Amino acid sequence: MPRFLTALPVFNEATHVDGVLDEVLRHTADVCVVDDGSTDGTARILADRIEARGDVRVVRHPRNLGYGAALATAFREALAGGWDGLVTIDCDGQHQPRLIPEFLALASDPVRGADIVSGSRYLRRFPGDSQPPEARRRINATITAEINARLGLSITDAFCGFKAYSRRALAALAITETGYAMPLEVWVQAAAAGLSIVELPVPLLYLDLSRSFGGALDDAETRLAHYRAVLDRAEAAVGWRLPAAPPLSAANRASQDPLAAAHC
Ligand SMILES: Nc1nc2c(ncn2[C@@H]2O[C@H](COP(=O)(O)OP(=O)(O)OP(=O)(O)O)[C@@H](O)[C@H]2O)c(=O)[nH]1
Ligand SMILES: [Mg+2]
Repeated sequence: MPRFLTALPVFNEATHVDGVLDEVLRHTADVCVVDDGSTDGTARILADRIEARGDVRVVRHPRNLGYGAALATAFREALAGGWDGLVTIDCDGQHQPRLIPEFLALASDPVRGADIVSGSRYLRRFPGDSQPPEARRRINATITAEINARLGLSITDAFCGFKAYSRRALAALAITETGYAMPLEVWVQAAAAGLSIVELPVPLLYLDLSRSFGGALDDAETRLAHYRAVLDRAEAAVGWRLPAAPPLSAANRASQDPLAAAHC
């Protein structure tokens, strides 16, 4: 059975971190927490846990670098540690650790498996599913449809952070997006590298509607424009073009990214 590391990107999750880790450790023993410069006491909780139980490994960013940066660190940890693959799961209670064995089984299945097993909250309904905030659902649907059209994929959820990556996928991906748009760069690079992709249905949970992206990304239209600019940049970076599409030059697109300057 291939050996997978499970990594959790964590930023200010003092209320969730211990409970989520307890649940994760019921399904896998190999856990790495990427503490993305938390300032709410999460670091203390993790340090106490290591001292008391030593049941997880923690890699800490000296300051907050962003969701994408936290996952890029997890990718590096998995490759450097010689793991056969990586499962990523959020630490805010929106993802169910009880599904980790399903991700591992599918990711390791020589027939049905794939380089990227991606959770989808829009493949089927689960009892107790939340109603997603309208703007989130709309932007997810819009960007997912555009990704399928641009990359020739057929995914149903472009943003779910619950995923399993094969070692081949980790080696092929070169993440530069430090923020929430990182999953979009993954799709472009995965398509360019010819990585296989399969989706796994996961429940759709919104527990805390007061959580926000922060800053300009809270504006739906700004967020949409930013995501499109990230897709353009990522496509230009790999020289991606569907046979029909004309080549894209990075220069004449970057200016359209409302967040080009700020890390987000
Ligand atoms: N917000 C935020 N989360 C981060 C960051 N770095 C790591 N994370 C972690 O990344 C995971 C996903 O972040 P969320 O803010 O939950 O992103 P999301 O699920 O798309 O957004 P919500 O639906 O609002 O929860 C969580 O485990 C966070 O703790 C960061 O810079 N900002
Ligand atoms: Mg979340």
